[in-house]
Amino acid sequence: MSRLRHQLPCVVQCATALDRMIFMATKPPSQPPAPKTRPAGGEGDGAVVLERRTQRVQPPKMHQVVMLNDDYTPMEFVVVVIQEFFSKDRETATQIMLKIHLDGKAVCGVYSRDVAATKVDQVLEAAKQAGHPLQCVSEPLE
Ligand code: TYC
Repeated sequence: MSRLRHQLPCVVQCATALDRMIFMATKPPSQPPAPKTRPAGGEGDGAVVLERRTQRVQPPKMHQVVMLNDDYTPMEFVVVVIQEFFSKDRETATQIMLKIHLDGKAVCGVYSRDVAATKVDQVLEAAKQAGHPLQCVSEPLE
């Protein structure tokens, strides 16, 4: 057969379907790249473990809830709101309220973004229900 092929025209010598099938059946499939490995424990048992890739998860960005001063909201209302929604004792809540009153604003607490947003909603809703213009905002920290 192979000696006969030397005498055949080029078109006939081109790979036949059978040639291609034989080629495909005998060529080993290409292998995917091997994962990096290292010896397990050095006990010489030939076992290997996949190399550990350390993935660091970033801690959530924190947000501070800042309460703002105004001329109309009663001090007592602000103290109660800070006690209620920011879990402060009366003494601490009074100090925070006075800081807002004197400085124009103060941080009432620091939380994850969603919790901070909920605190803001709670304060604004309570102020609205009571008819006070009390304002507070959430600010992302570095
Ligand atoms: N300035 C208000 C007053 O004199 C009291 C107040 C304190 C209002 C804190 C808002 O966030 C506030 N009645």
